[in-house]
Amino acid sequence: MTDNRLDTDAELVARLADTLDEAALAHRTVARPTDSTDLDLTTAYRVQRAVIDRRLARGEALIGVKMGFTSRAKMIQMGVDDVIWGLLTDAMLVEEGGVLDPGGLIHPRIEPEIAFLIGSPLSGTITPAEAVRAVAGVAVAYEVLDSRYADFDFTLPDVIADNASAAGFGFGTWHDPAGLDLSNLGLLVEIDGRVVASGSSAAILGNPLRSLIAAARLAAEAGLELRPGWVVLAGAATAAMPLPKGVHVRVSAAGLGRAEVTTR
Ligand code: OOG
Ligand code: MG
Repeated sequence: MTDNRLDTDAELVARLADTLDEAALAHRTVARPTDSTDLDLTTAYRVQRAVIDRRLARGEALIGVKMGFTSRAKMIQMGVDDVIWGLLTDAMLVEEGGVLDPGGLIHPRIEPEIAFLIGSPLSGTITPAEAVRAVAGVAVAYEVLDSRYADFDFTLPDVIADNASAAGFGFGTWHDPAGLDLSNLGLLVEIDGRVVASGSSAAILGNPLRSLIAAARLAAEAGLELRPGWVVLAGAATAAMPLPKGVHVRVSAAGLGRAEVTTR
């Protein structure tokens, strides 16, 4: 019985991972897993990991994690109410000032983030002081989202399985976190010079450092550690904006400068 059950679970995880991976490669939406299965959060994270394993098998490397729904603005926009995470690979990284081709995406959105550069390994329950000590740099960043579900319409297990809608990200210059108060930095998103979203880093769990602490906890639960050189995206401070073709996007944060990307 138990063995059969494990086999069935493993098959389900592999099948869902294949479907989501192929959808991302083909820039096509797929049905939500919860429309046809009782996907619990643990199994959803196993699907996420299996999706990433398929990318790693194609030569991509794990370079960090992204936190999701760490702000009320995002929870309300997406209709969910729990903090989640996704995994970032080097293929998702857009070089600073670089060009992104949205043609490879289904319905991209962009959102402002605070990024941490990990300086020493982090995993498990940590204090704010330990979190600060482990950070080698902090930067303003943006995340490009692309749900593999129509209209970004999903439940929590669906979006976890879909690697938290991760598609791309970029960041500006790293700053020394020592002496920087991250608790209330103004954040702006401009598209072709027009402000399309504004917010504060306070929206991210009151202080983005709390998101890093949550990332360390989730890492331990996943049997991972946040490694030196990894990037942690703390989560968007505002709702995400549609990302059109042929525009210039600038995300800026008081004291952290800016991160910029142009779409083809
Ligand atoms: C899920 C990803 C959420 C954030 O910063 O809150 C996220 C989505 O909105 O599709 O990345
Ligand atoms: Mg995000």
